[in-house]
Amino acid sequence: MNKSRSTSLLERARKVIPGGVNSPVRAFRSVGGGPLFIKRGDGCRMTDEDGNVFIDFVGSWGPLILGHKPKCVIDAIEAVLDIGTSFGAPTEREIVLAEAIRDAVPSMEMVRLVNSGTEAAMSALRVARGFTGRDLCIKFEGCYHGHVDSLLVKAGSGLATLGLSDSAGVPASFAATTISVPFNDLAAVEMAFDSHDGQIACVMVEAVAGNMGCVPPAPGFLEGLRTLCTRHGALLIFDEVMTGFRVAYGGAQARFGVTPDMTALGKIIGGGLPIAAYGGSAEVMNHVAPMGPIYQAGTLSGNPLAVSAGLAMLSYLKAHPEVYTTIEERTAALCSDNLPGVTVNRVGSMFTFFFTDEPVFDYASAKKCDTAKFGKFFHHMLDHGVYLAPSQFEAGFVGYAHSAADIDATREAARQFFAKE
Ligand code: KE4
Repeated sequence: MNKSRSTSLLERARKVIPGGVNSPVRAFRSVGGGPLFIKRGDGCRMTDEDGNVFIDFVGSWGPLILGHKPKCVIDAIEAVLDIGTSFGAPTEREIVLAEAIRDAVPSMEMVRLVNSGTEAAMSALRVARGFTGRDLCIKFEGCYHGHVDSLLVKAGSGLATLGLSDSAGVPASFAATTISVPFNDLAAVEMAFDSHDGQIACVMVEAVAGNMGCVPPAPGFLEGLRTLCTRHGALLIFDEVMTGFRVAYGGAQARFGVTPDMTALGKIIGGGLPIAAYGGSAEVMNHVAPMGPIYQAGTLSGNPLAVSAGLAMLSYLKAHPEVYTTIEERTAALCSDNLPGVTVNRVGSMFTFFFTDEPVFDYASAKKCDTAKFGKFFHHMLDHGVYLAPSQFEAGFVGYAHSAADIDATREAARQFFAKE
């Protein structure tokens, strides 16, 4: 595969951008080789600067549930350009989007729009602390909630990809406010509550983990978190930045029937533009400025350009429930082959091929994977026109633009890898 233009662009990019990328996981560090510089996306495909075309299973890390450039989103963006891109003042569209989110996720009685999943998770954490008057947060090893200082503790995604357990630059005093326990381990959560009784503001969880690879909640895990948070007066926060409108229109809380006190959203609600949100009951959210003492702000929060894209995306998903049945069927087909030495986890249209024979149910079991073999698989698939997440510790996504033929071609490419093993 000709990568000459990507190679020269990387050399130029590295002179002005750390690692040549604006987000570490894009750097292909754990799979080897240099990242491909992308020229355009169309439907389920991306074309790189050397003209190579790939079936894309990253989908911008989740937002593109309808594929690249869905007509509904492009039309909405074009239409709003006529009135402007940002005012720094309230607009009717923001109310419509907040109402759409509330109607889809009833536990979000009130919503604040922000610009990234990191902002959403960080703000939800601050609200939990301000509302409860407590400082500590329980999170789960391998879960990632954006680059929030105190949550970069045993986090997943890019940290796991780069083999970093924590980030430099986070004061020990910040990290000390976070108690990190194994995902799916209710006993560990109960112990944390018992040893810090009255001090824990919240439990922050990816209801379906996607940042150690895709790891479903064990039966009873989410229900157990709900019970423990209620018992100890802590807020249960579902970080649904990835799962929101992905695993169901109402997110993981709808799919699993467990209601958190607060939710963070992102990715899909922006339709591919920078939008995220956090929310919860009116009782909790009315503690947020200007109504209450908990401060959070943002220059471009709720800007009409991004809000219009997000509204178009959510409106389409609400009007076309067949999107979810289709992408679920397509993902089930993609994950249906018994590949030697591979454990496949899937929830809805999120999936990960873990290179291990053993079940993957938490970060410790995920880390047993043969990441070198995953790297070889990744590049084999790239050579066969399939663009997977460049890390064993990430989820892949099937979108509505992936056809049955695209899935079949991807399965055949995977079978060829194992045939030559
Ligand atoms: P952003 O700040 O990147 O918009 O969202 C942070 C975030 C928060 N919560 C969850 C559950 C997330 O998955 C994310 C971001 N996901 C990663 C991919 N695993 C984004 C990709 C990247 O970091 O480049």
